[in-house]
Amino acid sequence: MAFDGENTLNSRIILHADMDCFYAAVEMHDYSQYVGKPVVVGADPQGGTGRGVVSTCSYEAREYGIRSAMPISQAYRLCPDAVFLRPRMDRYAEISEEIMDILRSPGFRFEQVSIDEAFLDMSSAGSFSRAQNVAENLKKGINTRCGITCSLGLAPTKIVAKIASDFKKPNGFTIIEPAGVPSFLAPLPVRRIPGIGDKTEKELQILGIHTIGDLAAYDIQGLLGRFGRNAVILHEVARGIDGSEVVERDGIKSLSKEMTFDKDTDEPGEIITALEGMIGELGIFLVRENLFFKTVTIRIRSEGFVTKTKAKTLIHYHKDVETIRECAQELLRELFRGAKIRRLGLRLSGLKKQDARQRKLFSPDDSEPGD
Ligand code: TTP
Ligand code: MG
Repeated sequence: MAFDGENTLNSRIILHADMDCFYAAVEMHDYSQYVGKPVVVGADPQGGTGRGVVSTCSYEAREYGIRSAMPISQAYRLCPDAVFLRPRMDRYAEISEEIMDILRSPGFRFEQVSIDEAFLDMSSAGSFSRAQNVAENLKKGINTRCGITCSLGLAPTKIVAKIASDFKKPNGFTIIEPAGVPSFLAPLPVRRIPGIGDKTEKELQILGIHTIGDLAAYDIQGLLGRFGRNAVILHEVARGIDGSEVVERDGIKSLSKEMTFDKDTDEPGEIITALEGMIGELGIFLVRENLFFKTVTIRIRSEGFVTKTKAKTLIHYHKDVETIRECAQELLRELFRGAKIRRLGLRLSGLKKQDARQRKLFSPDDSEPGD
């Protein structure tokens, strides 16, 4: 007998979070004059003759039919009065890092999938209702701290969670408990299954399969001839079966922080203070994630948007802030030629994770896990 929302079926509880119109949302956060307008982030439309594509656009721009990956010239024809912006990848990466930190904060197993989406395995919350409470707080936290909205899906599998987060966008939260999975999936077009593109959709349509329910009910033998081994996966996904785990990736390649000065500056005190702030933040992150670094990079953008980068790679791995500071200050001295600085960046790369066994053997602050 089930108690009070307890997760007695022992099913997993997976959260998928995906930011709404991510690049455009960051632009609207940084430049409030764009809020409520059709905003298109992508290549330069050059009055309709530009080449390249749309990266993303605000929901207002979507009302004109503009979509990601559409030629920018077509987007321009659909809405010439839209605000057209070039992507600022550094800024999106910075906000993404903040968002991922918020999502990691409750301590559930965490997997970042792209710049704006992640899974959490919240099974240890014990019930969907408790997981829902935590997820709602994460959603609020992202909105308050980063000024953007996201859509969430909570479900017993990764794929259903991902379909659920996409179900009500923007700013939605769709919760599908185990018993509700079949009725949630059945009416959706097969296209909603991640990975099904034009080609597979057309092939399924030839077989008379339009919805996920059609796919679930279709005889697997009939699918095998057409889709080979993928048939089994497709058929299982359509029936809500998906054993794939939320996998903590050991793949953080680099950590970086960048900041723009309120006013361009050549004041050493101000520059060192800014650098010190970044060193501290990255240092904390290293300790928390048990990471060691080998390379330190400093990037400065001066007046006139000239960007200079210099890196130093050490012989051994380190994780202490003193080493970051020494390298960063040395690199800064070499790069700084008196021109006023507009933007300053610090990056740690060549990262390596210290495993649990090594953590016991070495002291946490200055040891290295081997080269
Ligand atoms: P998505 O999450 O697919 O899209 P989105 O966040 O812009 O919009 P939605 O509300 O539908 O989730 O992608 C995240 C970011 O990745 C997006 O803001 C821009 C970038 N991107 C591209 O550069 N090209 C593309 O074709 C797509 C789909 C995304
Ligand atoms: Mg998104």
